[in-house]
Amino acid sequence: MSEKLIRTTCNSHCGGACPMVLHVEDGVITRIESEGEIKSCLRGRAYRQRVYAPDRLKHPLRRVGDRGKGEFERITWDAALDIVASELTRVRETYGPSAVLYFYSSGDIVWLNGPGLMENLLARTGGYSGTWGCASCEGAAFASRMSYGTRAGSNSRDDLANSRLILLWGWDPAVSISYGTTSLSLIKSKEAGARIIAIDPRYTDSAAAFAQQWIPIRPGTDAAMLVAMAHVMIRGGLHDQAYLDRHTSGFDRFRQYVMGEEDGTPKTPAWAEVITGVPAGTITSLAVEFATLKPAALMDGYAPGRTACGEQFHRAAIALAAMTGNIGIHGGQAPGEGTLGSWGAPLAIGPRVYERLNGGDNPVDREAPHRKDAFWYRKLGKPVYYYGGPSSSRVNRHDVADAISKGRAGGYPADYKLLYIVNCNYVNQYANTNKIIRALQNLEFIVVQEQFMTATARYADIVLPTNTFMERDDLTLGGIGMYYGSMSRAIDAQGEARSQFQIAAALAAKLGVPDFSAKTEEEWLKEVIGEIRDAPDYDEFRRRGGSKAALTQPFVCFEKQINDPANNPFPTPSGKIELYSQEIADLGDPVLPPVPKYVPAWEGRDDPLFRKYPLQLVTTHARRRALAQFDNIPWLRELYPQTIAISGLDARARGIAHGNMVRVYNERGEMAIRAEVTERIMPGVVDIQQGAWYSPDENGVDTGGCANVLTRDGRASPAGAFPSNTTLVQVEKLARR
Ligand SMILES: Nc1nc2c(c(=O)[nH]1)N[C@H]1C(S)=C(S)[C@@H](COP(=O)(O)OP(=O)(O)OC[C@H]3O[C@@H](n4cnc5c(=O)[nH]c(N)nc54)[C@H](O)[C@@H]3O)O[C@H]1N2
Ligand SMILES: Nc1nc2c(c(=O)[nH]1)N[C@H]1C(S)=C(S)[C@@H](COP(=O)(O)OP(=O)(O)OC[C@H]3O[C@@H](n4cnc5c(=O)[nH]c(N)nc54)[C@H](O)[C@@H]3O)O[C@H]1N2
Ligand SMILES: [Mo]
Repeated sequence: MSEKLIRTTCNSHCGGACPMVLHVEDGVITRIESEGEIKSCLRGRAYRQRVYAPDRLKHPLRRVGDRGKGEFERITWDAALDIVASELTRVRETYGPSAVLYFYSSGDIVWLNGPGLMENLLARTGGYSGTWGCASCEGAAFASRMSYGTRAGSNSRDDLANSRLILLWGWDPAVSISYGTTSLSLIKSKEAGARIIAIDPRYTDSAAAFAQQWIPIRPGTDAAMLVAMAHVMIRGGLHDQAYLDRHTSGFDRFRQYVMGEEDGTPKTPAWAEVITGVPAGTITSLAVEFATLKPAALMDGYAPGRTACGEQFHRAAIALAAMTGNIGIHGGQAPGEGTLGSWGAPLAIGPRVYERLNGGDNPVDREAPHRKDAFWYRKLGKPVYYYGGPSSSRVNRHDVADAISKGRAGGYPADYKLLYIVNCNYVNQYANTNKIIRALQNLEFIVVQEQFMTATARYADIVLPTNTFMERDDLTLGGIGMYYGSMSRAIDAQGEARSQFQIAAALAAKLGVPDFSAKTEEEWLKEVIGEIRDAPDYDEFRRRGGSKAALTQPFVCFEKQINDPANNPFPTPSGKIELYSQEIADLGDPVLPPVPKYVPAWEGRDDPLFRKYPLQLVTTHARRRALAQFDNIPWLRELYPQTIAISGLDARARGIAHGNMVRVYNERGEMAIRAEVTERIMPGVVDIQQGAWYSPDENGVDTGGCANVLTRDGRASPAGAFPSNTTLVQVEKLARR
């Protein structure tokens, strides 16, 4: 018996990029281990059950029963790709290329075998309608782009050791990982004496492990608390005026709003207490601490931005970090998209492989004007068609079901007939699952590339099986751009599963594109890995499982812009951090103000619906899943049951005891789920962790715990944010058990 050890990197959708060692005996993975300071989490350790899951899709499938019934027959790759190619051609010839809608998400975080390959192919074979709006962080992305002119933002996590104060604002990295070394860094900061405070409707595992104080706050009201903290600082003269003068523009306009000069309402802590539920005294003390304990890192999670008008949360966080002089320094942090992202990181390499392939210029994108709010892209000076570009031919991902149902008659850019889904569990993961299911029945053809028979794959006409990262080669970025992880093929693909690259190339041949790629998978990886700073040669990189940046001290984002602003302007119209944005003002949208403001929105406590549905639902990311992935893995299911977390106060008022089955509902859907009665969530708020697999009973009541049967679609936030944490529900005890 021969045992091989293969160093690889888990590159799952959590973004952890944790190194792992695979033990392979006679072509079978027998054990998964961790080595080094970043330890694999429970999902990584359970990946063996995922690769070898009995429900892995191993062969191409064709639907035989009614759409959505889940009845399929096995067919050959050749037959499946013939059908896909001929449907693409038929739909384009009959309705034009815009009738082909391409919808992808992430799945894994990779340089090669990602969904961009198929997007490139669709662009080269006549075009397609794309989507825009990142489900994770469009609010944060907007805030960063408009304030800094770039998506960059994060200091390296080890720099948290230099912080005296860390605010975990709607951020639970003990669960969400947020790049492998985050928890380790937070523990080190705590040991070094940092004060750590969690601002979150839930007493999270991160609050429990790292924080000295928990401040519960009502979902969707964070901007009100932040502007009230600005009020405390301005009134007390605690803000850093010299920093603001040197590095920001428009502070005075923000000050006018905060102090009430603009609208007659001073944004005092007492004003914010009514909105947020946070006592005025707590807001005042936090403001004083933030202004005086320097350096301080305001770590703004993406979740508070995934609310109606959530872009204001991130804009306000940026304003506060600037008022305290914490951007561009050791121990500080530039809030926004960068907090959880790796843009602008020291190790950043060139484009991913799909951007290196020939001709990804999509005619449907090119021929439509830019969306009027897509100003950021103009600065790039080149067309950006991948991953949610600026073309008005694109539909916001949040609105796709509505767009499929209504098409041009409903004001959408096209009438959609064919849906091509790659690395995305659309039915499960996007808002208003029941509406998505109805919308899918309007389509002529649906193709899904999947590893498992997800709720989405069930609606496909053709399912193409994809392999996992243990069955192919690739690379990923880790530690907010501090290292690269290598993925090496450890075993043969299960059944006939193929990599995204193999599928794209084979479909290309059917569509008359013989030269889909000038290089093989390995040649591409050699090219990309060859560009990584401080990396060893290709074979050594693979043998070691990746490479790290040889940095002598923690990385500080925007250090140059702050130390030498004259020579390093921010790429904004003013060259500074824009607290007031003329470009936003020019849009004239009252719910998208040019300075950060608290904008009360739909489905909050002021909405008349609140009387009927008096609980605010948050839908957090689960420890035992990455999005909806891993939900079917037995080891992980055993660890945590899917529940709704509800406070003792709200449970008692409804006669609900811990473990009871309850009914959760609103106008969009209904689910039966077990109650977890806990003091770790504030009264008035309930949590259903997103990602559980939708499984409706005969009455359409979900029994799987899929949060999106309750969330609202059809109205993205004004700058495109995905408001999945803005949902009102009612909960009642279910008679049956
Ligand atoms: N284990 C695991 N890790 C993951 C993922 C996963 O599914 N599982 N998903 C990955 C992905 S794709 C992403 S985008 C990131 C997401 O990472 P996040 O967006 O940070 O994750 P969430 O769990 O949604 O929310 C974090 C915290 O915000 C709180 N919260 C929700 N709404 C509000 C609000 O309005 N205000 C405040 N102050 N707090 C609020 C929640 O209670 C929760 O504790 O995580 C990544 N990591
Ligand atoms: N209510 C609510 N809904 C949410 C959120 C929320 O907070 N609340 N979060 C949103 C966020 S942040 C995100 S990012 C979206 C994500 O939504 P999705 O990206 O749609 O969720 P995943 O479960 O990651 O789906 C990826 C799918 O790709 C398949 N797949 C196919 N090929 C591959 C492959 O090569 N590798 C891998 N790993 N998978 C492959 C996987 O099996 C999986 O089913 O969900 C959003 N939905
Ligand atoms: Mo995400």
